[in-house]
Amino acid sequence: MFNKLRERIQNWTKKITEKAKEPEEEPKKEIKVPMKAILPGVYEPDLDKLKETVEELVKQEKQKEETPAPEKEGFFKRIASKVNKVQISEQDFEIYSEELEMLLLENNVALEVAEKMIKELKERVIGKELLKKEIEYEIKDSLRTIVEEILVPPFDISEKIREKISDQAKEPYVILFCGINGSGKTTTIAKIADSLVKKKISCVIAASDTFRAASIEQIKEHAEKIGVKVISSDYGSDPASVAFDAVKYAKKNSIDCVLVDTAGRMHTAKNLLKEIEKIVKVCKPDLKIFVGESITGNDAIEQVKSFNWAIGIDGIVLTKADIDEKGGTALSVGYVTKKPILYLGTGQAYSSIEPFNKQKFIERLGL
Ligand SMILES: Nc1nc2c(ncn2[C@@H]2O[C@H](COP(=O)(O)OP(=O)(O)OP(=O)(O)O)[C@@H](O)[C@H]2O)c(=O)[nH]1
Ligand SMILES: [Mg+2]
Repeated sequence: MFNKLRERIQNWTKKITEKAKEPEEEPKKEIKVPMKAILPGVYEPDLDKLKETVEELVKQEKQKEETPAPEKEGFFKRIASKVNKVQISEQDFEIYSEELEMLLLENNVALEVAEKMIKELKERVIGKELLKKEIEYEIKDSLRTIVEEILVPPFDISEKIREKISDQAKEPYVILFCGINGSGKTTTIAKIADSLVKKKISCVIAASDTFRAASIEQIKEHAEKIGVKVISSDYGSDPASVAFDAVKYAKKNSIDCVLVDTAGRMHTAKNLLKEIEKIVKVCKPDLKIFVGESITGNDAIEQVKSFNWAIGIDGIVLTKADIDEKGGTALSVGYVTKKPILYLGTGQAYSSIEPFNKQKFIERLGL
């Protein structure tokens, strides 16, 4: 993940500190006494004049040494060379920020988010007086803080479910999953159902994808392996009423959690976003999860924005993190939604799902 970030920061630090090297000591200037002082006449040196001239020259040299050298512009300004302090200048930050921007883009961070990160980094480091040995730490620390602020801490779904079902109302906890086609919604539902069942939380699945061929069979196959019930209807039937029936079933049978599978839909398809709005209205989910692929990069933020705008999502699952080692999509979708990444899907097995760990993620970025 971002495996070049650490390397690049070290590289920039090296460049900055190299530029900040003390200038080589200038050779001591010899004080040249003009010939006219030695030879006022052709034969006899005027000793008084000679003494006076030498004293004047020594005075001038001393004054020069005491006057501070003009500040040099560069990636840094030398501000107190004796204590090796540097100040990163705006002009040269631009050069290095281009490199950082490229690195973020290469690692799937969306352009909009990469630009915001660079702007924040700039505000944090420019003009700060730093010891040379502090530069690397300062850049890393600033980036780490920026990433920490972007990522909202995740919560534990099973705790949320337990909180709700411990209530007198005995209402089931309803989770709706949405996202574009093939992002991994159904597989994620199976993984989450499996982990909830193992934690003794009972589940029922609503097969509300009544659109894609074989979707109902697909979810039924998973449910059978996990040992949970599926509420389904015919292909082409109203997905909202399937979700409604599943909630009704859960209430009647004291099931703790309803997991609603929905058909994949493009974030640009307004009529399909309207349809998911209807499902939400009918089954009133406690949690709306956007399921996106880690590998999507720039496009993920357009997707998540559309779903968030249509139904207001509460959390995110990023699948296929086993294929993508970069990590930038998490930053992008986290940034634009200000919602937590709850899980990373890391493979096809039911156990291939990891609660998102913010600190681990930051460490893996090399910060
Ligand atoms: N490697 C890997 N593959 C995954 C992961 N999650 C899902 N998949 C695979 O991605 C493909 C699509 O997964 P589905 O769960 O059917 O996706 P979906 O969003 O329900 O798809 P639609 O219902 O058609 O919109 C399947 O082949 C899954 O096995 C993951 O975390 N890692
Ligand atoms: Mg599906």
